Amino acid sequence: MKEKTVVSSDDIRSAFSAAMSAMYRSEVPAYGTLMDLVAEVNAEALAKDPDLAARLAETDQLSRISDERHGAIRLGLPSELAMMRRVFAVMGMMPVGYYDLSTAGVPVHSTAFRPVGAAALSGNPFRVFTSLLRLDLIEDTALRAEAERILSERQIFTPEAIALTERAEAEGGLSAEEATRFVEAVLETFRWHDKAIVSPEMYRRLHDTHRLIADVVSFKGPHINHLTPRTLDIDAVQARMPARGIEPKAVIEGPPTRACPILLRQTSFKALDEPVSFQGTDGTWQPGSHTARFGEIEQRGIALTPKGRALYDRLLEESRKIVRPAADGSNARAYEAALASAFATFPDSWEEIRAEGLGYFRYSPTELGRGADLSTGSVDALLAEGLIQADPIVYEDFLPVSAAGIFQSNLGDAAAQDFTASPSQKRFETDLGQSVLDEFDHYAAIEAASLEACRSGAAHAEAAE
Ligand code: OOG
Ligand code: NI
Repeated sequence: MKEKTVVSSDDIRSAFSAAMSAMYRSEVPAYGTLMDLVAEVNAEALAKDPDLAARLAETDQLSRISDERHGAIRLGLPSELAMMRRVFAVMGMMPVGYYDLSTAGVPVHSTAFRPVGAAALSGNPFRVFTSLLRLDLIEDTALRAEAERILSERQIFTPEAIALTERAEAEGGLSAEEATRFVEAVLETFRWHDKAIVSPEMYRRLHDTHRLIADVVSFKGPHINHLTPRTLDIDAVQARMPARGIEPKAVIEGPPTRACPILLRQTSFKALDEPVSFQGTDGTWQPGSHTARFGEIEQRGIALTPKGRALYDRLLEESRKIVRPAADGSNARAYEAALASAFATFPDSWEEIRAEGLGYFRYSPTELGRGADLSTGSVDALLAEGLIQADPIVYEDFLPVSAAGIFQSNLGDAAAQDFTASPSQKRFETDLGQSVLDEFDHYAAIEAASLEACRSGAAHAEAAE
């Protein structure tokens, strides 16, 4: 048998994220406006800071700086999640992390499908935050059964998408021609459908229970609900949104503005009210509307160690005890002030963050270190002697409190409901068909490998290439 020439999963993921971007821009014009604003702000940030431009040119493709970094979908059934895992695997996207949103009043639990490993991430970092509806949290048992029945009658994947996923699994990948067809077929799953699969009455019942349940159950597929480009200055984009006619959410989620960015900051424009129609029992289509889709931006900083993350979580909680951000933005300034003052105790220089073991770093030999023996001596000593350097490793995951804030600002205030906190990672993993990867292990491994390469001299050879 002739060996098959396969396309790399990184290339399939790149093609997929480009196709999603084009589709979403054409479906949601406000998203195109946001993309234009992001490109403008990023260009200004680069013009103002030639050092930043030079650094980015070295480590990232500068031309792709404003590209999408993530999107999000919400699934209804375990079987959908299991198949989605197989589809994402073809694109080199693995489930990393478990996020329980029930504590924040959103009846879902989630993971992020994303590339793993330095090479895949720099090839294309596109991720999909993927949530599974917690039908078990719907108290009305009759409605729960109805929702389950409706979901079990839909098929969110096309036959072509399923066949090509199976082929990729059996043959170790896809040819260029198959990859093109795969991306096209998979795109169908993420498409918007303006004709609901439920009656107006059923939509109302689902919606009254929780807006998110209506969003998941009422449609033919799990429409992509937002895409998120990277910005170099999130504060500037947030401030300029209104002038472009798009309404930002009240506050930026995550840590405050800092000299040394940590973890992830994100904000969005509020979900749009869009026309959809519902088929009544007499067969006629009736006009209505549904609010689900928005646009988001993100700015990433260093990945924190468990110690750094614990400090982050504690400071965030402290600031939220003083001011909890209101959805209408009325206390946004007070919240920002409380956040900034709480985080004043989080070290804000790379050296302190490293020395205190709060963040993960990638080590590499300096010019001077390339000719030297780095196999002995402590990391601190090698750094002090200028033989190696430490660069922050970028955080590639999500934050549950932030994700809850993003969900809520797009569901309306009334949607926040009390559910009993019930993290259920085991159940999620059973539904998924594998365990999720641990984000901390992953960063620790990248850091350890970089140090090992310095020690063994492998990094010298790499740097000399
Ligand atoms: C997902 C919200 C979470 C993020 O960036 O934290 C998210 C959703 O609304 O489905 O995307
Ligand atoms: Ni998001």
